[in-house]
Amino acid sequence: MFPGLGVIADRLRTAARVTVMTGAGISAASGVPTFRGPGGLWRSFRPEELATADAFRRDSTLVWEWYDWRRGLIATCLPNAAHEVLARWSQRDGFTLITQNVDGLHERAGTKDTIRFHGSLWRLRCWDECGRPEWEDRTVPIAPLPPRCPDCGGLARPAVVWFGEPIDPRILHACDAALDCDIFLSIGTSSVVYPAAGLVHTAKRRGAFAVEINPQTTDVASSIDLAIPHPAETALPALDALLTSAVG
Ligand code: BJW
Ligand code: ZN
Repeated sequence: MFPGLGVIADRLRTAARVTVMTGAGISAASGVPTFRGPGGLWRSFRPEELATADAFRRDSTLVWEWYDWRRGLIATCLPNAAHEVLARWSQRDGFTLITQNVDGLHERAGTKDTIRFHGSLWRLRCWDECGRPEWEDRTVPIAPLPPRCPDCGGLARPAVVWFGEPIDPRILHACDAALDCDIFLSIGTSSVVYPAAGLVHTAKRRGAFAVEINPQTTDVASSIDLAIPHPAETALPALDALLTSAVG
């Protein structure tokens, strides 16, 4: 057992409200590249050239080629043991999962009511905002590129949040309610992208026991209650086993 897990298990056992925030690291063991760090997407691509509205305005085909490549790669990936533990926990009353990930692996693991902070790779919306609500499209590969809005024929864009774009106010509202919790687990995120990175601090300020699970030390580690320096796919099953053995 990893040191510290017993403390978290005790907290989880008695908590009425549990909130978990995940980032790209939780999907690393599934084969989905993270953004920063070794092998991260930002090592090979410049975010300002691909993950901004300006980039899309400049060259929508280039941006779509990048998203189409990522969709193709993620379509071959499966949820890992960490996604599966959280999917089981999501059946519990008072549990909320917020993810920054756009890969859809939490949903594929069967998680109930995932809050998608940065949207989804598998959803599209009209670039011209013609009024059509965003729609699901799981086609891999998309052809022809760039895809078009079925209603107005204008360009479609990935329904993700790019740099400089606001988070949907309904998502922020749902997250705000979930920050009144007894324990907040921040898992697999570098905690550098705001406003997502601020959630753990708000939860802690409001009284939550704040935990980070990440093999690397991040900037939040010094201001939380407990950091577990291990990969999510081993730490979460170990934690789940502690909880299960106490019940059984
Ligand atoms: C493991 C592991 C294993 C590895 N187990 N762990 C101050 C305050 C507020 C905003 C700003 C601010 N300063 C700057 C801003 C603006 C900007 C921002 O935060 N920039 C920073 C980079 C400085 N923020 C924004 O622009 C946001 N919008 C906004 O602020 O709007 C304001 C506004 C208001 C009103 C009108 C208009 C605007 C939007 C941010 C959108 C982020 N979008 C992306 C792309 C999504 C689409 C796509 O995928 O293409 O979201 S960027 C990318 O980063 C993606 C991720 O969700 C996000 C976070 O990354 P994450 O998940 O943390 O991944 P990594 O790779 O960074 O970290 C992985 C971690 O896992 C590492 O720590 C590893 O160690 C760990 N790990 N293996 C556990 N096995
Ligand atoms: Zn349209």
